Amino acid sequence: MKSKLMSVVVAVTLGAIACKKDPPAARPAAHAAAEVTAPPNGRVAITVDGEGYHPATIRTAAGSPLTLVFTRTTDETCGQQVVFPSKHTTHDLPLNRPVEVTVTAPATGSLAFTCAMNMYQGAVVAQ
Ligand SMILES: [Cu+2]
Repeated sequence: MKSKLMSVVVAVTLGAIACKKDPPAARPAAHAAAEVTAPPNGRVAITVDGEGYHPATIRTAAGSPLTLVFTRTTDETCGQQVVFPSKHTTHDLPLNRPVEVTVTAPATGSLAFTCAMNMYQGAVVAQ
């Protein structure tokens, strides 16, 4: 009983640390565009830092393949993994090492990706 309670406390504490997010006011002005448009079969570099994904929105032609290249640039983030909920896939993102994820843009709507705790959110949006 006691040890179960302890593990819950530890998990919650770890979660709070892992998901630490800077307030919007701290956002540097020099960040990459929040949104980009990629050609079919394009490659899009996405930086994962303490604020989330940059860019977070990638527009591309409906149904076209796209390679997302995630690079996590800080340990001050809960972005150690990127999850594609609708694909049921999770990719580890080692610090400063680009990780390629090939996706297919949906016919309509968007393909979401998130951190493991669903705090950071991005999407490939069909257009
Ligand atoms: Cu998170």
